[in-house]
Amino acid sequence: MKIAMRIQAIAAALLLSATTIYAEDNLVKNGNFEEPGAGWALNKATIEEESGAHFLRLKAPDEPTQVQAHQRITLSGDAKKLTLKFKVRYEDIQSGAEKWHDGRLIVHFKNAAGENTKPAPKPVAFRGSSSSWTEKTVELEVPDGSATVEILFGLFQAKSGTLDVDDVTLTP
Ligand SMILES: [Ca+2]
Repeated sequence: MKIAMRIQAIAAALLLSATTIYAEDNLVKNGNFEEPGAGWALNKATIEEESGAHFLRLKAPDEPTQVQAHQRITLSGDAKKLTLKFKVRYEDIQSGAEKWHDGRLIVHFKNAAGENTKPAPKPVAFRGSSSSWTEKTVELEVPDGSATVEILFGLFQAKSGTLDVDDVTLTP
């Protein structure tokens, strides 16, 4: 009995420290979309709720246009690599007039003057359907001289489709 209680206490302590590390290390503000209005600039994008949990939704309107959500993060420290993780699901994304008119994740690193630093990370495209939540990991090399990083999820004049995103983390 005593041992069982002790194991429980250790498990609880481990869980607590894991949660703390997660919150401190994640450079993305409101990456889980649970704080209304925090962190993200939305352009025609919405925050939706499902079973009490919130996520980002980008939905192509009838007239092709840009639907996006982005967040600019100030880099502190001198990490040369960052790991971006997020959960994604999407439905019927059909590209528009240009082949880059689809759903995509774009990451911009910029210097203190706001100019893009190079090499720029490759965009990650989403087309077609992937109806269950899947975790994606993108390893990012931080270009020399970068002061900020901008994370942008967008549907760029796609003909149709819905792109849902949740649990975005960026860690050194
Ligand atoms: Ca969430």
